[in-house]
Amino acid sequence: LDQQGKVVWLTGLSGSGKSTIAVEVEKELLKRGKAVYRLDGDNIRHGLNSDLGFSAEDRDENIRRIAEVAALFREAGMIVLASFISPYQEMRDFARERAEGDFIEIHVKADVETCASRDPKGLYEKAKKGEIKNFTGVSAPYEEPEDPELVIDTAELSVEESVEKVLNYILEN
Ligand code: GGZ
Repeated sequence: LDQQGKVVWLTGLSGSGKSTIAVEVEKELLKRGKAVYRLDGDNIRHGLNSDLGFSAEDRDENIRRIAEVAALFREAGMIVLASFISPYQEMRDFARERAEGDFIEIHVKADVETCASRDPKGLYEKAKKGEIKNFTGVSAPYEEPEDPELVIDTAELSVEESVEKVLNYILEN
């Protein structure tokens, strides 16, 4: 491939906009002839990681396996867009290490009230009633990135503006 592989890691709360941004960034990269692959809950938690739930241990194992898969795609020269809550800094750092520096950590940032007001799947409502346990931002922790390459404030920016920022960063770095 005529490109350098890299891992673009989007971290943030459920409903922060990670997947929406990743889908649009993928389209823009494909338009520009880039080899890109998107990893998210839909293709990972239903398959490779279908044995894992949402305890702290299972989330760590979820992210560990994803970090390894992302590292393999990167090695093959692809741009990997990984969007997972990935609530623990230690595991995001692990993903960075496995990518040997070709890693862009993006904090898709929106406060929990904003995310809960979006609540496209009604998960926050269930979490607040206790029908879902260990829900990130409600009853499980989210460690904000300590030193991300990029912060995208989706409470302030439109989807288009967010996509443009991410795309520019990827193409310029
Ligand atoms: C957080 C949960 C939970 C709990 C189910 N906590 O908004 P969604 O629905 O589509 O995306 C969320 C997804 C989070 O999976 P990740 O693999 O990204 O999580 S982690 O990185 O922490 O391992 C949400 C849904 O799964 N979901 N239960 N308890 N999100």
